[in-house]
Amino acid sequence: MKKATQLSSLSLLITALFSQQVFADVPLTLEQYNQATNPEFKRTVVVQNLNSPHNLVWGGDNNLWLTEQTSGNIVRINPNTGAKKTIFTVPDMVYDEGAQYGLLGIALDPKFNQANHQFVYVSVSIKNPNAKDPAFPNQMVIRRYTYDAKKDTLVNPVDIIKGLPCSRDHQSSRLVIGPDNKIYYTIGDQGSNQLTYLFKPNLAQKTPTKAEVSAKDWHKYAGKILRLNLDGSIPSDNPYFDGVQSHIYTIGHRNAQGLSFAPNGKLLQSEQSANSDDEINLIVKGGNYGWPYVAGYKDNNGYAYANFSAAKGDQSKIKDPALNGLKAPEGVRVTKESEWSDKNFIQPLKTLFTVGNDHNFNDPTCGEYAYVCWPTVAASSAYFYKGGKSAIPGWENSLLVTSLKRGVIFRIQMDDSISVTKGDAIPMFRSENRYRDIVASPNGNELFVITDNAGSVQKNDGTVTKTVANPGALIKFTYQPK
Ligand SMILES: [Ca+2]
Ligand SMILES: [Ca+2]
Repeated sequence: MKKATQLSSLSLLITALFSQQVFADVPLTLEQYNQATNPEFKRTVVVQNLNSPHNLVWGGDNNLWLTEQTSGNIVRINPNTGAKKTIFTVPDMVYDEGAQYGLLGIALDPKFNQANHQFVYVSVSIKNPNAKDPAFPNQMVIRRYTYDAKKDTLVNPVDIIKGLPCSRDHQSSRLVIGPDNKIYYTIGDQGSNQLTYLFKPNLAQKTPTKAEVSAKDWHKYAGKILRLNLDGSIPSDNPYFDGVQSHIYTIGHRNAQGLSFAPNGKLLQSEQSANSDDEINLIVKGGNYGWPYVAGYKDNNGYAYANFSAAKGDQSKIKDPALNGLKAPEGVRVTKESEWSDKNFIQPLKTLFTVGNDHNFNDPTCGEYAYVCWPTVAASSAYFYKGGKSAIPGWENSLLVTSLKRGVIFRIQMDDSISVTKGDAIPMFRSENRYRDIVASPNGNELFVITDNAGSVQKNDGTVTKTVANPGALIKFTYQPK
């Protein structure tokens, strides 16, 4: 009897310690954001009036390359002079006002400067002639172009994979090439089970059958991270889900816009969650990251899964009053996080941020833009800082995460093995901008950041502005302590 009591006190202690770690990620105060001024960095606006710059990479040619979401332009910028050239415009891209598709991801071949390696990979939305549902007339493709140095443009398009899900919401579409020379690609849950797509089933936990893989029916790739060979085929060492091998590497994602490899091969990711709990994840082959059953930690806090696609009754009369399952109308089944389990479930390393069920999601400070005040940051990218000859002191093993609505970039310190985060996320470079993506120079002392042209961002007094300070800009932060 005594032994049993000791055991249960031990398990209580472990639970308490674990909970302590879990609840360290409390929302930052406005004062903490406003203190993120960083005078040790010189700030330069390198380029202005880009057209919805979306993803930014440092090419093997020592130029910055970026995609413009709404114009379909692939733009190259000399980081020293700011000289800008539109290298190519994707001719068949489709974009519609307010949609999250367009020209999104970009990755250059890791050996871009060598012969026969001048490849540029992009993810882009185009029309889908085989569309079955008129509400979803487009498809995402991953396309490989070849850079023609003589003509200084891109030629020879090859769609290495076609027919990927494409919706107006939660597209994600981050594209990186790993140290194993495979493409890693994030696909959001397409905004299913919320807003416009409230009654569309969320597929983040569904994986294709063998017959669907044979038929190249990729509709269940929504809410996943894919891993592909450079020619678009399925790598022979990809994981199996329910006995079926496909391009799927991990499942259970909502809107993972950030994905970055650390030099030791660890893969880190940022993911936008619902009303709370944006996530920083360590991505592991075959992992299940929980969505839509779990947001952030499995703690029954601030979120439950209300499945509207299975709602009983007249759908036209059913409204979602909360967007986080904490309040659900009659006829809508709600599953608590603790009611769901999966042996491959992986909790986030960190959340931005976790709150209790009593949190006020209608903070009057943000007025009609209440969602800006929610305890999320709208994580738009994750970039592992690799240091360099002029590395910023103390920044080794840092993950940089841009925020669309807090006007900051978060620096998250990690341990040497890149498996654990250390301390709280540190907000930096406060401004009234929606930071979209970030990359460092190889020397390590310059950070290049792109910003949205428009949208809502929180001001220093906590209210919301629709006027951004530097629309469509490339901003350089140079480390130069006084
Ligand atoms: Ca998760
Ligand atoms: Ca949770």
